[in-house]
Amino acid sequence: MRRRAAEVLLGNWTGASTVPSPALYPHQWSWDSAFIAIGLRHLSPERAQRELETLLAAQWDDGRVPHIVFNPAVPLGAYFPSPDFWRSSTAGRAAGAPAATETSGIVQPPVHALAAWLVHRSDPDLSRRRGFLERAWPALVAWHDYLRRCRDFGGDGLAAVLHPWEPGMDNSPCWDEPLDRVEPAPAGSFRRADLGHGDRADRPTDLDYGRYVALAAHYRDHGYRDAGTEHAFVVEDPGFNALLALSENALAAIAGELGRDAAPHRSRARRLTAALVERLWDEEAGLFLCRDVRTGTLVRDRSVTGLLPLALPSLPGPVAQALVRTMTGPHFGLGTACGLVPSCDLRGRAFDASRYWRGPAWFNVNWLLERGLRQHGETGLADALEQAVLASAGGSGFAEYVDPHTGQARGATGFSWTAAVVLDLLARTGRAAEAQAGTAAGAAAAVAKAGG
Ligand code: 2M8
Repeated sequence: MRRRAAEVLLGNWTGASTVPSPALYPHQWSWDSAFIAIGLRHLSPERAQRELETLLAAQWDDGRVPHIVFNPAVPLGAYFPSPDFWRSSTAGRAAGAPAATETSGIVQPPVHALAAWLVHRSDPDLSRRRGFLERAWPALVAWHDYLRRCRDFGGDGLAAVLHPWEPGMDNSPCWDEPLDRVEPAPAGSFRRADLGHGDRADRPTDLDYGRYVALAAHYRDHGYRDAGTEHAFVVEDPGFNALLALSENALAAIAGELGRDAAPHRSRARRLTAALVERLWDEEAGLFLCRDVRTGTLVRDRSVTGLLPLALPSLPGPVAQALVRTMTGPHFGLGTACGLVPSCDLRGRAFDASRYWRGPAWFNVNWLLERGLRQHGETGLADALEQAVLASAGGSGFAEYVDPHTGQARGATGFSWTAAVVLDLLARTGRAAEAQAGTAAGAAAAVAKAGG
């Protein structure tokens, strides 16, 4: 398993970063790279550092880390929206997009400080020699500052997302209501590249796609300005904010390593956790809900994003216990079917076992939930979830996501973050040692041969 996972990551490496999937996503994606680095550190800590460095080098002057960093060697038509759509190097100049790199103008969940800290810990000597954390520090701090300064649309300390792609769970039923306000871009005005690689029945509908395009074009046409622009889609997402809090804790750990002041980061993590509970916790639903900032109301659909705050160490005990009950109850069914937690409520109005983020189970999310369970003392459940991630990932050819009932592969196979979380789980549990003796050495040798 370790060898196969290593082959996926090595195969998807482009020389400076790793693509999520060569055909479907042939560029660098922001939160994918964070998970990829967490797995890659077990093969090559140096390459894992470079993965994050490449992403952070594309940071904008205002601190935003773009959700895609485009590879200029890839033909324009290979992915839509392509660099010419985002126009980061022209219209975005005003907002300070990087001069030498084409990027998108939206963001993705801030998992990067957590990834940087875990990468550092895999080989602290190498990290210190390369000045990895010292160099990453200003970028990571500026990234979090951007979210605090420019994205607090609700005025309650939580960061809001302005596009369904920003929280990473693109097609979640939680966006249906807020997306209703968005006039879709006309069908003939763009050409979807995803349908050439994915099954139409698994991918977002044309209507939703038209709305994604309209929102992104509107943001672009307003110079990617946050304040002073009318945004149709403004949502506080619990998973996005939980990852920000987790990353603030990681920044505190990094500050300790660098001899800087950790206190502000610890207190931001605590404040974010408190704001999550105050603003997004729903006792009756038994999980965190998304808030539509435009209407001020909570979106009633239950999504796995509402379980992600379990990863937070300082979550109040009763809230953590309620999340575990919800996760194991009829809405998410952990411990049944393929053993993974689905992306959406199994009994929800919009549940679809195949369609993008509307039901299937995703591996990066289950990796986060496994950490959350372990952290809150649910060792038995964490062990079971870990086993399910390994079995499903291996059995599905490292699929992008799987049908939560059958474990059947969906989307792309040979998917980078799926391989990465497998490597991480195998390394932590020491199962790598039980695998064939030669394979770990073989993977390390392959990395060395491929240039570090
Ligand atoms: C998916 O999102 C992209 C847009 O960013 C797409 O559908 O074209 C999501 O699963 C997202 O979370 C992920 O980062 C990206 C690349 O794996 O694919």
